[in-house]
Amino acid sequence: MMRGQLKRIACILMIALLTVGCSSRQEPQSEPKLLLGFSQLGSESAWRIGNTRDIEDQASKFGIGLMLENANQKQENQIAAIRRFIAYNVDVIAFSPIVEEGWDYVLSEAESAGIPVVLVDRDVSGSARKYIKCLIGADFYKEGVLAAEYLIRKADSMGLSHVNIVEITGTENSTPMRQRQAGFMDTIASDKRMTVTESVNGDFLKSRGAECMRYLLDTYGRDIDVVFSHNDEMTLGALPEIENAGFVPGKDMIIISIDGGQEAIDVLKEGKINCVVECTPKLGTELMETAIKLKNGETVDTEIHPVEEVFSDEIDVSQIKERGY
Ligand code: GYE
Repeated sequence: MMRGQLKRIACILMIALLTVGCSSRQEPQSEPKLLLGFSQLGSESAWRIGNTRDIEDQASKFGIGLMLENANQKQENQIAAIRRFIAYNVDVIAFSPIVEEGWDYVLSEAESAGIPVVLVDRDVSGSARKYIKCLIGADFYKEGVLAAEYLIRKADSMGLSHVNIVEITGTENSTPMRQRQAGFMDTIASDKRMTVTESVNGDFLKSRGAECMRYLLDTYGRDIDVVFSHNDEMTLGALPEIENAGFVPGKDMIIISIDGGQEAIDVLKEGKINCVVECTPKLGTELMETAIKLKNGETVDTEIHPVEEVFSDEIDVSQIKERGY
């Protein structure tokens, strides 16, 4: 059977499966423009769920057939999904790599099959990078810088002479964990007031954020001046622990978070979080536009970074619009 015929059958099968699985969704009426395989890394946060929803919505808006697989936080599931996309002979593969290392083999297989690969949200490291056509995601280093710059301004305004920081980091060896940490550390390095007492790994999960915070409070108690948390989910897990230990978050401790999901913004408005650096999950439009260009053999930008802002107690928080995730 010809390659084109195989793809037609794969498209029809996939749409039939999607229609059975999600009867309430609006499916494209005609044959899709192209078939996109997307491996999402999991559902660990409001950010991630918003990102998945946006990609589904934009695929249906652009008339693109989407084969979506959720890896439930396991790299081996992502590798298996990418191999299935290759076997289906999709037009374009996209994925959000849970960690940076370990992609060389499967990406070389995609290249041998002639299928272009796009990264969404996170990066891969080293030699695997040569297989990637485009990375669509936030500038995580800048997010770390913005978090630290806020802290420096806050310390100035409060007249603090010494600042003890605890850091709750995201998934080890993931791009946002590495770069948010690097941007933050590089920016506070020259400020003699700042000390990072300890960094603990919260894996971007609410439950782990709570666990990490309990440990940090048991160990350092009232010596903690600042909690820098790599995502909203972990922050939302940490806050009740701080309150249970008898401290007022946002007053006794400066709380800095990243993402900007609705729940965290509501808590910022209550004054229990001081600063949230935005990281938008809405990457679907850029992904669909890039996939169409790749299918048509056009050149694409090698990196696309969305514009992001900072929400904090320095602005009129009542003006922050609905976040949509
Ligand atoms: O900050 C976090 C999610 O990779 C940018 O992953 C993403 C991060 C996001 O679980 O909430």
